[in-house]
Amino acid sequence: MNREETLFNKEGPIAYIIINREKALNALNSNMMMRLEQIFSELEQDDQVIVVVITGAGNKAFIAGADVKEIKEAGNKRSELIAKGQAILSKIRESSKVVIAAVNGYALGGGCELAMACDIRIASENARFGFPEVKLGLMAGYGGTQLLPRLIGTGRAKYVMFSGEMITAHEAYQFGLVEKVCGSESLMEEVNTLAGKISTNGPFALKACKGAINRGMDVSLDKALRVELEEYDKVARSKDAEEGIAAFLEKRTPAFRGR
Ligand code: DAK
Repeated sequence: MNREETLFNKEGPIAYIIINREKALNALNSNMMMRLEQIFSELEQDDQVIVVVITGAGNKAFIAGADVKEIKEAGNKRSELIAKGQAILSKIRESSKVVIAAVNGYALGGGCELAMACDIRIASENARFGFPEVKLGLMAGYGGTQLLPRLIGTGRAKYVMFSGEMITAHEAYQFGLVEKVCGSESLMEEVNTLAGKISTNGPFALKACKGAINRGMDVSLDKALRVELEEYDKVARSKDAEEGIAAFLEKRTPAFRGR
C-alpha cells in the first residue's frame, strides 16, 4: 500500500491525516481510501488520540473528488467500489474520535463527502464546495445525497447537487455546511487551537456525546432522548466524570483517562 499519498502522524492527543496527492488536487484513489480505513481501524485501538484532523496537501485543494481516471477504469465494478467507499466514510463518521476537516481548497464530490463524514468542518476562504458528479453523468454515492440534506436541508442540497456548481466557503458557511471560515494562512492555527481545546476535555464524555448526537439524528425525538439517557448513564458512572468533578472542586487540571 502506497503510504506517501495519505500521510499520518500524531502529536500527543491530536492525529493528523494529510491527503497528499497535490499534483492531482488530492483526488482520492482506492489505495488512499484503503489507507484511510486502516488508519481509522488503528485509531480505535489508540487511547492516546482524542482528535483527528484531516486536511489536503498544498493550498489549492482539500480533495477534488474521487480519482476520475480510476472511476473510468472501474467499469462494471463501479457500484462495488462505491459501496466500499461509502463504508469507509461511515467508519470515519462513526469513529470514536472527534474528527475535524481542515478544508483548505476544493472539496468536491467524494472530497465534500469526506468532509461531511467529519464532525466539524473549518474552511479557508479559498475553499470551494460542490458535487460535480452530475456533470460526469454520475451521482454522489459516498453518502452525499443523505448527509448533505441532513446538514443543510433538502432545497439547498438539491440546489448544490443538481447544478453541479461550486459554492464559496462563505456560502457554505451560510448554508451550514461549514462551521467556520478563516484566512488561508490561519486555517491550521485555528484548527489546532480548536483541536487542542477539545483534547483537554474528558475523552469518555466526548465519545458518548458524539455517539448521542449521531445516533439521535436518525430516530424520532422520543427515541433520541432515550439514546441521550443511555449515553448519559455511562458518562455519569465513568472515572472521568469523578475526576473532572473532583479536579474542579480542588481547583486543579483534571487527569482524564478515557474511562
Ligand atoms: N480526479 C483525477 N484527477 C484530477 C481530479 C480528479 N477528481 N481533479 C483534478 N485532477 C487533476 C487534473 O486532471 C490535473 O491533472 P494533469 O492534467 O495536470 O495531469 C490536475 O489535477 C490539476 O487540475 P486542473 O488542471 O484541472 O486544475 P484547475 O485549477 O484548472 O481546475 C478543478 C481545478 C477542481 C476545477 C478541476 O480540476 C476539476 O474540475 N476537477 C475535477 C473535479 C471532479 O469532477 N471531481 C470528481 C467529483 S465526482 C465512483 C466512486 C466515487 C465517485 C463516483 C463514482 N465509482 C467507483 C462509481 C465519486 C465521484 C466524485 O468525487
